[in-house]
Amino acid sequence: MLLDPNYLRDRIRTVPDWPQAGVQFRDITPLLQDPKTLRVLVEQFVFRYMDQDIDLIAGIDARGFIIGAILAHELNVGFVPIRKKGKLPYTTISEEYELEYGSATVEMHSDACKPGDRVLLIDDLIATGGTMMAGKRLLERLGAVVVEGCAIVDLPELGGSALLREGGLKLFTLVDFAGH
Ligand code: HSX
Repeated sequence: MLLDPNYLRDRIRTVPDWPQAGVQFRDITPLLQDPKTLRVLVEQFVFRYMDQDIDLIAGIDARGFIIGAILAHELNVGFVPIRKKGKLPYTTISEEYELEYGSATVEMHSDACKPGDRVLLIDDLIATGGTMMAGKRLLERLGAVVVEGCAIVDLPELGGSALLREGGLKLFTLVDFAGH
């Protein structure tokens, strides 16, 4: 049976005015909480990537860790974390990127991947695209081939997915929400 296109979208919770007034937060935790929904979610990514010769999955702090680690297990590949600044214990490389106000930094262990590794980048959501673009830059600095960036949710009106595609990153997302 084909999946109803709204199956996942209908199970994402929208929390108004969180973490600040005017923001509609798209909460993916209900997708993880229900066993059937979690299986459906993971299988969307498994079917997409099972024949793409992925060597490694890089998940972005923090919700990208959850789905990324499950997917890595399913594809029988390794998982590496891309973390917010100051969380990783070993030698790191870092990339700073702009937020609406100020900046943020993400880091990766300097031995997280090898030149030529085909890496899939994963997060829960793409908004401005800054976080995923910084992740792509980290991986490419280590010589990885970033096969694709993927996420559960895209907020296309914030322009991130368009920007990432213009920057040369192929993208795969499961649910689009217009508006923020
Ligand atoms: C949120 O911000 C999500 O979990 C992502 O990690 C990130 C997406 O924002 P953006 O960098 O695309 O604007 O915490």
